[in-house]
Amino acid sequence: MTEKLTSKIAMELEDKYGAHNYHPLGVVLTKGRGAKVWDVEGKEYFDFLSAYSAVNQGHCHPRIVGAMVEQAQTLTLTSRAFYSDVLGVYEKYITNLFGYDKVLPMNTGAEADETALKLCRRWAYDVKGIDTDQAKIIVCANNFHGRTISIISMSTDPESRKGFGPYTPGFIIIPYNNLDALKEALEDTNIAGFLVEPIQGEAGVVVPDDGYLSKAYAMCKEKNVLFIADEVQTGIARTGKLLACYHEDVRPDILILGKALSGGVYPVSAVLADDEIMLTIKPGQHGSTFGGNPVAAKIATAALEVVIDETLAEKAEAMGKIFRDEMNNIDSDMIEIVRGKGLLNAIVIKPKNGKTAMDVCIKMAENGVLAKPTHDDIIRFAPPLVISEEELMTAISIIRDSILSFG
Ligand code: IF1
Repeated sequence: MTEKLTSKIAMELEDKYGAHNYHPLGVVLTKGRGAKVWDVEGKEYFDFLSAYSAVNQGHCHPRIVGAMVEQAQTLTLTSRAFYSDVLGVYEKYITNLFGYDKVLPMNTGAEADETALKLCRRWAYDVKGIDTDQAKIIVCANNFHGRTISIISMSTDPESRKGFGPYTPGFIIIPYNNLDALKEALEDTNIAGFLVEPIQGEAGVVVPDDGYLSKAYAMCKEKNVLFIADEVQTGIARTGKLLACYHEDVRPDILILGKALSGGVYPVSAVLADDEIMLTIKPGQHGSTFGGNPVAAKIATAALEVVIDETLAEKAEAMGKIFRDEMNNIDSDMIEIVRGKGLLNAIVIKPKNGKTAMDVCIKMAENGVLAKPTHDDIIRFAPPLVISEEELMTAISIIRDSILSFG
């Protein structure tokens, strides 16, 4: 009889046989449904990380899982050497939903960001007319776009980039939320694109000033530079609109989606653009074995339909307001700042008696809310958008009691 898998055994197995590229909180999850997850000892938690905004539709959403199971029992993978009866239908759906001529389907967010970088460079050479190998792309300090060599080449986080050189050239780094810096960088005639997160997630849910995105977009258009929005974390209703760019009526030239595009059920990402950009990549110049596979296509269709049919953007907007108001009413000098949009929020924690953001997260986990600090002093709070108001209020009281337990 195999030994019952306790949390202790599960953690030991990962430690012994798994790469040490993570340092997880000491919680071993075995089940998820809606806004809740359960550990192997049966303890229930509200999930306030949502797999970094991949589970916006709630854990194991029946409609999305159902779509996966049905397709998985029919045809899982054809490769793109052949057509399938599913991909074109999905491509029509997602391009109509977001208003673009075409979509390039990939799997992970990083792959989608890499795809966007390649599209931007090809457009620079074939359409804008920048000299070969001279194209530059502006990015922001404290960005997070994934973990590949080219993506960490544009990172300013030493942990992400140190020890992985030599780095891919062609990136200009400017401060986030700084239009003067963007204006100056755009004077370079070899600039092809500006890649930006509408809200910087990993940096600690850094929300730019109102107008930043729309003014940045206008400045890019003036210089015939592509505005590329990485909505992998902020997209799919997370910030209270279907896309975070919609808060400022910005339509990115290249839109990058991932994470909740599949409801956390399967790796699905996508890059959307109009023909002038998308058709610069010709057959055989880009792709991926699983990109656009029938299962991914059915899952993404169901995941997007759930967002629309369950009005998750409106729900995120309403629940987010309640969350920030309640957090701002907690009488604790540990809470420095509360910030965010929709249900992508963060609290900056001021250490107290040696207790830090991580201690708060450990206390919250004991009390039934799962969250994790990003950097030392910031706790990100991002529950599934399907969380009910009653569940939210219960979780808020757990968060409040946990913070106040430090005096
Ligand atoms: C991990 C961070 C968040 C992203 C944006 C692209 C990607 C991500 C804006 C790449 C991925 C994930 C990666 C994940 C943890 C999480 C994360 F802490 F790493 F930085 F969310 F903030 N653009 N973010 O946020 O997408 O290739 O991962 O599918 O553990 O590395 P991916």
